[in-house]
Order: sequence, then structure tokens, then C-alpha cells
Amino acid sequence: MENSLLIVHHDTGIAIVQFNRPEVLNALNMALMAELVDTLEALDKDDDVRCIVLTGNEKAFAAGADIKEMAGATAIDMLHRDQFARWDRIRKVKTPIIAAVSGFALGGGCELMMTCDMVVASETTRIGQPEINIGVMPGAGGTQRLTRAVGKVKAMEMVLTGSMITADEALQWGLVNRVVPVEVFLDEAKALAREIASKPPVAVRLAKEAVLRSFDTTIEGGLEFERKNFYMLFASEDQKEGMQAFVEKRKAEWKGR
Ligand code: DAK
Repeated sequence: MENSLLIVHHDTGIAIVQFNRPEVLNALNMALMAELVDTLEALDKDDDVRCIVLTGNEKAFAAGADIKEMAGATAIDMLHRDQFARWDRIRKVKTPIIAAVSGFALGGGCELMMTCDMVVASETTRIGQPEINIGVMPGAGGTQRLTRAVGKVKAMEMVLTGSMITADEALQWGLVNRVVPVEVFLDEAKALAREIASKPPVAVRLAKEAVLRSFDTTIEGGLEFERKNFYMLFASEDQKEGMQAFVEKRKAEWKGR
């Protein structure tokens, strides 16, 4: 499937979704975001897709929301467009999403990266929340997800100065899973995606859901949720198969049921 704003490739068990606005460093305009959310939701319903890789190109994952599109808007325009409601739908995608990041991941690009479940970054990655430099502030998780990921003082510095951090800093700060040479960042992300795609799909989805729940609940509520998901997996054929295969010392064959 190929069109102007996104390119989607399917590989065994995984899908790769690539932003396709290289001329503006993959700035996230409304049309692209609409297409992205629809695409992710469609892939989420496809049983053959068990992990998604979201990527840009070597120069930019995404340099943020499209400033030219937002520049003249009033608060009421922004409210009516409600383009940002779409961002919440990404959080509800049950299939794991890996961001394969290289170059700029700024503003909304950084926020989108943080909405993903894991991040493979190239050595040339530059991450930041530069909204302060254009008279606004982060609006899609840059004050919340970033703070939870890196802590108050580092988030405060990034948000109040708009300065960018390097891939190595992002690794040290827990924003990305690994940093690899630029030539292989997409391959590494795909390899991680394939590994996840090889796991029992129902368990993967319920485990992702439980990890994400930790952001929205107390430890007690989260542990309760985790336990219920754990019990629920005993209703799956894959649990029976996985444990039986272990006992019989053979490789399990997952059915996704
Ligand atoms: N929007 C539109 N165009 C952009 C862009 C952007 N964010 N970033 C880059 N471009 C365009 C440039 O205008 C230029 O286009 P032409 O002039 O050639 O037509 C082209 O991409 C190449 O950029 P540069 O010539 O500037 O390239 P450089 O290598 O010199 O500089 C840069 C790269 C990334 C440092 C620079 O382009 C830059 O500072 N870009 C802006 C970064 C930025 O401020 N990003 C934050 C935008 S605000 C929300 C959801 C999301 C958001 C808010 C709320 N809710 C759910 C409530 C998000 C807000 C934002 O992201």
C-alpha cells in the first residue's frame, strides 16, 4: 500500500509504516496524522500483523507538527479541528509499535515516538521539545510522558530551553531502547519487531496493555489489572500449548487464540 503521506510495507508478521514528507522533515500535518491513525487502527485489526514499526528516514523521524499549518490558527480553530483527539487513538492500538528513529524527533515527533512502545534509535538521532522557541509548549505528552520517562529536572530543561539531546543521552535517560549505527536502525527495529511477532499474540497484547496501565493507576490497581490479565491467559490455547511444549521439550506453535 503506497500513497503520498505514508508508505506501508508488510513483512512476515510485521508491518512497517513510513512517513513520507521528506521535503519538510516529515512534519506531521493533519492529513498525515489522520492517515496514520487510520492505518494503525487497520493494522491493529489484521491478525497477520503482530508488531508494527513506525519510521521516517535517516534525516528525520518527524520534526514535529506542521508549523505552517498551525501558524495562523486561533484557539477556536484548534478546538474545532480537534486534530489532537486522534493522538489518543494511537494509545489504544493493541499491537506493539516500535519507533525506528533517526535524525530529528522533535515536538510532536518526540511525542509520537514516546507514544510508541519501544524505540530503536540511530546514532544521529536528535530528540527535543522545541515548542518553547515558537511561542507554545508541548501539547501531546511532552510535559507528561517525557517527565515520567526522564524525571522532572531533565524534562524541565528540555521543555523550557527547547534544546535537543543526543541519541546517547536519550539512551542513558531511558527514552530509547538501543542506539545503533544509522545504516542499520531500521533493520534493528525490524529484527526486534520480528522477535515480538514470534511470541504468542494474545499474551503480547495483554502484557502491553498491563504495562501501559501502570501509567494510569495506583500500584494496587495496576497489580490487580496485571493479575486479571494473567489469569485470562489461562483461557487461551496458546497458554496450554506453550506450557505443554515446555514440558515436552519442543518449540511451541502459537495460534493467537
Ligand atoms: N513544520 C513545518 N515545516 C517544517 C517543520 C515543521 N515542524 N520542520 C521543518 N520544516 C521544513 C522547513 O520549513 C524546511 O522547508 P522549506 O523551507 O525547505 O520549504 C524544511 O522542512 C527543511 O527544514 P530546515 O531547512 O529548517 O532544515 P534544517 O536542517 O536547517 O533544520 C530543524 C532542521 C529540525 C532544526 C528545523 O527545521 C526546525 O527547527 N524545525 C522545527 C522544529 C519544531 O519547532 N518542532 C516543533 C513544532 S510544534 C498536540 C500534538 C502535537 C503538537 C502539539 C499538540 N496535541 C495532541 C494537543 C506538536 C507541536 C509541535 O510539534
